[in-house]
Amino acid sequence: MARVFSGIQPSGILTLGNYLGALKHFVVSQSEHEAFFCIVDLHALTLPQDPLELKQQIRTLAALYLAAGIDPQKATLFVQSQVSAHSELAWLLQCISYIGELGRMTQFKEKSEDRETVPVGLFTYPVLMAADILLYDTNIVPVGEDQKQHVELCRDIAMRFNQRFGSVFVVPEARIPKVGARIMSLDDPTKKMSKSNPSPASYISLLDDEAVIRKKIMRAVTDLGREIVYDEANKPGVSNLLVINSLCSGRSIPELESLFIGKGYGDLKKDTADAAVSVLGPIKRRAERALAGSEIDEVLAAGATRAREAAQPTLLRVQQALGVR
Ligand code: ATP
Ligand code: LTN
Repeated sequence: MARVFSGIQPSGILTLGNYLGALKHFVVSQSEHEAFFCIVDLHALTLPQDPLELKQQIRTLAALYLAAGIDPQKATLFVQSQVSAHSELAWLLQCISYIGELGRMTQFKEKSEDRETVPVGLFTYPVLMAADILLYDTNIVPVGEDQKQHVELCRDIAMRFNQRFGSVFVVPEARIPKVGARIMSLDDPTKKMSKSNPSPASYISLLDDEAVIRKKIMRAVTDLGREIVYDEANKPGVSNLLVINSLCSGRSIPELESLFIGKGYGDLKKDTADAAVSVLGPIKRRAERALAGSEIDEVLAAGATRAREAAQPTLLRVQQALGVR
């Protein structure tokens, strides 16, 4: 059976973009493959985090994984920092990674751009991600479009290692959804919707109230003209709403285009808000129930045990191949 691995950072509350581009697909994959899903808290530390808030966000992320449909009987859900093999393998892989290839990562360029000081961890972030993936002999990595370059780097590192030290790693592949791999910001549809954006108007959080979801969608930036057609280059705002609507309502984009012939942006927004509310309402309710109970701690403890068992033999194989153990 193929192995699936993916991770999400507890760097804020999950957005509709994280759900449509990643989490929703994790849920489907757990029934088809052996799946590992990780709360990558060490990755979140690459930018400043308040310790108490981070702790809370880890729990909230676990609740949202469960609320979206991750089933701990089928998939292993765990916190990265509880499995020390991730940090250990990351160091070993850093020693065969190059400054040049890490410097080409667009996420690094974007996140380091306006900072006075740039943490080294932000630069080596993709190597830790490669360690996450390679530890589990992963075949498939479901991610949104923005992570494609990181998975490519992981493949390069794995192939380089195998070439030098023998066949140690499984070389993974990214799996990126055809629609919804890059949900855009509501207040600037030329930028990716992101949970760490300081402006809450830019994203829909999976824990937003119904009224807030409606308000944010009604205020979403749209484009010149009045026609409701999918055209990413000339109508990024309308195209983003059509994608969100389509994925939340199950209707295709051409179907929506014909439905809105002769109608206005306000109609599209109202219908999109209805569709989003119908998907997010139940997720929010389930997450709140999970946060109030003790299930999360049990699931994460069992997940960490299973993850350690799966990761340890790979780490040992790598150490032996390198001559350090
Ligand atoms: P941050 O703002 O802290 O960088 P993020 O919102 O970009 O966070 P991540 O934790 O980096 O979220 O990503 C979790 C998963 O969600 C990844 O697979 C990523 O590709 C996917 N993802 C993130 N943003 C979007 C988006 N706007 N549309 C589709 N998928 C997305
Ligand atoms: N870098 C990813 C999160 C992440 C991840 C991973 C995704 C960390 N490790 C392993 C897939 C596989 C992000 O920012 N979305």
